[in-house]
Amino acid sequence: MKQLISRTGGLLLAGLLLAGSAAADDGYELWLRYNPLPSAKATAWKAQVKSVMVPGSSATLNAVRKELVDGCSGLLGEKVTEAERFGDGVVVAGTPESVPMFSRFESELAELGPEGYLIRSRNNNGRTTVMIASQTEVGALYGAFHFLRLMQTQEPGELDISEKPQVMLRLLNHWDNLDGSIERGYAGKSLWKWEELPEIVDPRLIDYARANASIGINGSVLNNVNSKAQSLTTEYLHKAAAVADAFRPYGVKVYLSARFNAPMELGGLDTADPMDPEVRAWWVKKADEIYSIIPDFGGFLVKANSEGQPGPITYGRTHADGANMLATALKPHGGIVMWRAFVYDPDDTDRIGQAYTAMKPDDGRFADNVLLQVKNGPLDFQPREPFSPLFGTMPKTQLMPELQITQEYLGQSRQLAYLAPMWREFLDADTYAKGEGSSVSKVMDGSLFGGKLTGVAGVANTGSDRNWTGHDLAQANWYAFGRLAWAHELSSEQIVDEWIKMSLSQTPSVIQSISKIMLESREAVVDYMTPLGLAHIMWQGHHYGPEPWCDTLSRPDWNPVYFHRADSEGLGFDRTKTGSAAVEQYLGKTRETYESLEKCPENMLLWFHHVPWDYKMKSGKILWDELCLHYQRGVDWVEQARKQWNALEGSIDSDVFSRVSDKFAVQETDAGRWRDACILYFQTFSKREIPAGVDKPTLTLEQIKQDPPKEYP
Ligand code: BDP
Repeated sequence: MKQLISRTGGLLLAGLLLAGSAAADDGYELWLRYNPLPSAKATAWKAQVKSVMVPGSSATLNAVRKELVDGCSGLLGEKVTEAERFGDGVVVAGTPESVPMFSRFESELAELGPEGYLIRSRNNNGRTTVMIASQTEVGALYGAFHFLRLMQTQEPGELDISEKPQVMLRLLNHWDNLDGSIERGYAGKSLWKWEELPEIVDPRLIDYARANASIGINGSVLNNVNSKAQSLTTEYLHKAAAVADAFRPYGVKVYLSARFNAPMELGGLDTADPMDPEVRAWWVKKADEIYSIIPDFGGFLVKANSEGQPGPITYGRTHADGANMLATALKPHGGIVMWRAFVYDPDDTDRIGQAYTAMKPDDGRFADNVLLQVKNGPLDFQPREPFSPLFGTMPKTQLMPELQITQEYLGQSRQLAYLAPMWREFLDADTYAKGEGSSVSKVMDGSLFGGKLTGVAGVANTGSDRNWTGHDLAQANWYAFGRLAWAHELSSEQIVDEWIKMSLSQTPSVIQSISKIMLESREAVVDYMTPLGLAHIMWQGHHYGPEPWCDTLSRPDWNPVYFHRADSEGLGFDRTKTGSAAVEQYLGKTRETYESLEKCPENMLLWFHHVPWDYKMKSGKILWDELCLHYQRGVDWVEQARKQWNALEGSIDSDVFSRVSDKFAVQETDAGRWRDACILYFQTFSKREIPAGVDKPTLTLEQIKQDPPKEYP
């Protein structure tokens, strides 16, 4: 009924309807809304799903049962009961322990591992039953979520599914500060209310864990990588333990960012040197304490010697020395260390090459419970970057990609950018480490180089906003991260299709329309922010809006001018041997392609080359014209997408519709500002006319500079 309310004329009607019917859709339920399926589909599924049976009782099994009962009831539009016996139309879920007949699957389940599961249907003379089995209760929970997803994305039929995750650690990184603020958070405050913990545990934490479990995320790093030692005090460990208790039934482990000099700040030592026996002893004791308070604690994430954070380099030690010291302390308890490769020293070499220079010598030196956590690109979560050359060049190190779900550089929560296509590009990139076909995803899942541990991290976009992610459609990025972490070969199309069907609509034309908008959205952001391989020309500090002229920051490699290198000749950063030579960190054909001006993909051209303004592009146009047209194309896209979205009024929930519609209005204005600012600024170098087909800016560059974009919120 909600869907029939028109945005403009329906307020009164909405009020009347709401008085007696469902509450407004505030986005809180994410992709777990379980709205009734269209009647034909519901009828078809009813033949297979009449009741649910989840024997046994534990926090996790209770969660499985509740999910299946609530989910099936919601989708089928009628109360699905609990069955006492296995029979026609029963969906049964559990482990061989809780469901003895599942012991027949034992060898199959063993192959699927602790998180894997199988879903089987059996048809005996028209009587259908569905079995969801796993070695573990959490695996059964994953299976239950999978089954519910199937009900929303497929027609019923025979089921013979075996699933297991492709990487072991599928984690969210929360850049949450202990004061409740979130670094690069655009959806309210931190979900963890440290001041209330451990006595009061916000029930929302359970909803958070449940949402993560539904997409297979199995760990959360609770605090910012720019960490405070305070998070490792006994007081805060008890708070983290309360969070861990809330997450545990959903298979989500708790991890903490560790401040490297905690032995000094908390332990009163006068050094944090990883080779110092007292420092080592301090960490061993701290690890023992952590595990006495949180027995299944996951481990540490560490940002060291980066952007002012303390680290081992200060003491003449290596990154491996630092990581291994922590790894030694955690090892007896089964804990791990995720050591970040986001390091860049203020020297005169190209910033994007510095992580490689710093980390490569340590290849093979990291302990086996250490993962090196590497951002997807060599710079910093830009709308488009090539993959980091560390993937492919550290064969003896367990590497874990770090993706950014929160849209620091992609319009934050004010603009739509569906990120799966960006992550796909990264996962599919060929490192050529072992010849053709050595994709980043094979490095990630361990199949290329081996390794005991595998993982992937996503910097979370969640916060205390009622809809979790600020922009309703940004929920899809949280969803997509989880899905890709579980099954990295999934296509962006499939993921968005699932998400729309579960979140917004089951109507094919509506799905098609939203899916098109979302799939195109990231490329549009690239077009109006950083086309053709430009990067890091966002406004200083908050990184929202354009500031390509900025040259006043204390480090050269924080300034946009450092990255775009515009001059009277042309635009772009020469990273070939005539320039910084950073392209030489890539291997094989990738390197050959990137280093050749002719072969380099145009969408990375200015990343690797300084290109004359009148350089002939593949389109036949010169670089300057092409650049301007990309900016225009991005803005045009937003205008079109906004229209397409607004045409959905009445076909999706009215509240979701209008929230997103409002966001599109902002995106349109801000995309126009990007275009105007960048074209006017680069024009001061190119000295060329703005080509036909590009809207003339209404403001001057000076006027634009005087009016900085507003920081979130
Ligand atoms: C940059 C962010 C900064 C983070 C840093 C990091 O601007 O807030 O602390 O990355 O990843 O993108 O450590």
